[in-house]
Amino acid sequence: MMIKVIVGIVGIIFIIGIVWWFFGKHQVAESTAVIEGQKQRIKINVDGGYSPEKVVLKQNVPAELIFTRKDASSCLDHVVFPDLGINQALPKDQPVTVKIDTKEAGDYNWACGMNMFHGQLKIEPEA
Ligand SMILES: [Cu+2]
Repeated sequence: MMIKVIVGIVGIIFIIGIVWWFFGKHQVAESTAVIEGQKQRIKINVDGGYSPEKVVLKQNVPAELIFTRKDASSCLDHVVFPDLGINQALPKDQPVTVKIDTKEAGDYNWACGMNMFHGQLKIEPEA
């Protein structure tokens, strides 16, 4: 009898956990590029997705996103910024610099070549 109650409670907790996982708001790893001299730069790790997944840039400062693919799967071997006309190959374990035109503030997306993994780019307007 006691065991049934415990199993029932564990089951309910488990279901709540699954529901939370699917429908809860997940924190997205967000990073702001570091400004060095006249440029802003940020490194993005490509391994089962993008880390950070969301990058914040400043408007009108030349930006470089440095992607390094650690993931062996061919899924992630291209990074595509559809709105910016960028489709860049990412050889494994080789840092690849993607230059971003920051003249226009706004939100942009990037994705793998098959549009399965996604990242977000936010260009913040000048104050
Ligand atoms: Cu893919």
